[in-house]
Amino acid sequence: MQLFSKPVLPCICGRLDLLAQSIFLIEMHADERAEMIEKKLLLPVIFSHGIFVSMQLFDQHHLFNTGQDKTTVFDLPDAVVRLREQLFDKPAADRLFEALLADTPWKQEEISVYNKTYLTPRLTAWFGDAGTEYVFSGIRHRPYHWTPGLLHVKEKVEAEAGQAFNSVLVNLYRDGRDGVGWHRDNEKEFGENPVIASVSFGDSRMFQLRHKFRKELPKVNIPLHHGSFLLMAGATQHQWEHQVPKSAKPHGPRINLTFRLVKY
Ligand SMILES: O=C(O)CCC(=O)C(=O)O
Ligand SMILES: [Mn+2]
Repeated sequence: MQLFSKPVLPCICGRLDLLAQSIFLIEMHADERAEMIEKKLLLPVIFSHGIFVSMQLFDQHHLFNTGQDKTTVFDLPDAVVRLREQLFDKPAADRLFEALLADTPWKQEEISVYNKTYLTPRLTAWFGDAGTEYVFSGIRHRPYHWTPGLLHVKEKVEAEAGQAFNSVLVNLYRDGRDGVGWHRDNEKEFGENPVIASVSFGDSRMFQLRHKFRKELPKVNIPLHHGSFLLMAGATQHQWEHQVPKSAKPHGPRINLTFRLVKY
């Protein structure tokens, strides 16, 4: 699909930063947008666009690695996805990474596929309020009690997401050989249109989304950096799958927390 004629393209590329920001400014309330523009967290540009343009720009990874606390609202059909690049600044993120690494009872779960047993390529732990059981890797997990580090993150995440959570799945990707394959977090214990708030600490890894049913839509790549926050809401867990692919490039450890609300 050709959206711009050739003479127009160089002008657009020259202002790719503005163009990209305008494309991501989607369903934000006008007051919220004005406030963010005033705080210089967003640039005041409006641009009418098509989904194919925005998806191409999702591959401009440097746009999500500005080192600033910027918010991006992704314009995706059947999904609500919002990225805040630096919910935690570097000193806070460094401290939380160390605390979570030390205080989490990490376990490498086994998973059975067609009568064969494999170790999941990451370490995990499930925390939450009493009664928030969750089946993952084919096993029903009772939650560990919240640690002080997790409670601190939960408070900030709830304020950012505008809703409460009662549980969190904690993942440790030890290096580039660890990852999580395509899946949806649409288990019945999360109810209809679950809101999932994801926080990342440690090395940056690529987070990918693909539409489950509209195969013509391109994959969306969102690099998740140290201290970042990603919200998935609306129909995202029903209509889209996500993954963190294994990487052939060398990677340091990364901890990811996905806060969830288990409905009893
Ligand atoms: O590590 C991530 O960014 C995603 C983790 C995830 O999708 C999950 O734990 O369900
Ligand atoms: Mn997931």
